[in-house]
Amino acid sequence: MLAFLVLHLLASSVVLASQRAGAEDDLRETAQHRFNEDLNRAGDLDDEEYHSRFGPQVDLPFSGPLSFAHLPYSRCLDDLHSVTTPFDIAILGMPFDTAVTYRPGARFGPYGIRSGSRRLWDKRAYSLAWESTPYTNATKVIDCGDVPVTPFDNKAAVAQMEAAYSTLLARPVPENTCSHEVPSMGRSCSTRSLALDKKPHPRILTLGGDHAIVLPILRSLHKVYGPITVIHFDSHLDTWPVEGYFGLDDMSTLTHGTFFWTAARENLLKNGTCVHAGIRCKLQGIQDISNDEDVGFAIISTDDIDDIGPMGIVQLIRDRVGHGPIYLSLDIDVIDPSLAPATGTPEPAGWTPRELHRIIRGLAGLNFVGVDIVEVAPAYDSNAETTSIIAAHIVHELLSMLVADGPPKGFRSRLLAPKAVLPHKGEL
Ligand SMILES: [Mn+2]
Repeated sequence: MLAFLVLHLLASSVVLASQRAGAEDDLRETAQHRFNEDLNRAGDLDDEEYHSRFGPQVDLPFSGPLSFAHLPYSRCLDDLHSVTTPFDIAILGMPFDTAVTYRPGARFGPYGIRSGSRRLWDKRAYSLAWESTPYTNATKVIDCGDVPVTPFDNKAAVAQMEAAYSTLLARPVPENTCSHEVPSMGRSCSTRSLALDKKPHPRILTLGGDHAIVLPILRSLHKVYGPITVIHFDSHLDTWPVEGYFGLDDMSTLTHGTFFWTAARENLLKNGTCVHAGIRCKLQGIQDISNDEDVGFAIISTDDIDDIGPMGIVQLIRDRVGHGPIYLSLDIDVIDPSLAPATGTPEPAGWTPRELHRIIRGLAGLNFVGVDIVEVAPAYDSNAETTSIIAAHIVHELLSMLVADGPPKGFRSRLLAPKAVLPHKGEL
């Protein structure tokens, strides 16, 4: 009986392997078939009334299927080895919100951020501040859709998110990405020098989801890069110990306020290099600060910006993080809730989007291996979708930051005298 089972398992694995190879061939054939079909169809289109009179069927800002900034959309987890759509940067939704302590709803975050991005598109993405666009031929950015996270079992959900992230991290970058002679921080090729296997890995911009999604992400990144330095924009610390939370099994300790503590316990963080920026939440007491330092973080408070300005914040962060692999995690509640109300645990007296944009620009050129934006819960948004729109434009800044070699000089009005001394001179 045992021998039969072994034989059966062996036979099954051979069948599975051949099915995988077959699926890969099918994908290649499908892509080629679609390409040929498009070529054949091109000749006929001019004969058709609509095309001959009005041209191609383009998606307008308010029309078409929903992807971030109308980027190419692919269910990347089904695209074996990225055969049809290789990428440098993947936008990946993690619609998970079953680890929150107050308002649920961040499972709609990926939808909300994509919806807020409808006026962004590659043909109109050049910004004055960057004097460039993140959607260039040098970097392939695609929307990889969402991980189909279960809302009923956090253990399974965490396993899904880690598996999905690891799967995409293991994908090859496009062939031309590492063919340029001059190494560039802006290209995913730069991850080669940081990875333990010395291979280039794509970078993932994750749309949360509540903040607990960062635990499976850090587990994935740790496998590829070793201990990770975290730059954490948030009004909350999220380093609280899991003691005191009640539940029947270990997964009850996964909350959106404790995941960094757990990550530190698992040695995923590079202690002494991580930094929070924008902190202003109420604490249990001074013991929260010493616990936070034990976890590996230093705090930059929301109010610090009044004393040292956005560029002072940038300098504190750059001086702290060092040269190892860096993960940037951004909770939308770092923005003031009068501007971005749609979030799970709002804290008044926060930063403006303009201040945050300038700080993000100042971080370009650091060794980023991944970024996220989390805690967007569109059900609490204004009728004007302010949070979703602010979040989408933060994503645009994050993409621009990932593909830039360093901070931009920034556009200055020609009406300003070249030698004018202004209060913000030197700021980005
Ligand atoms: Mn927060």
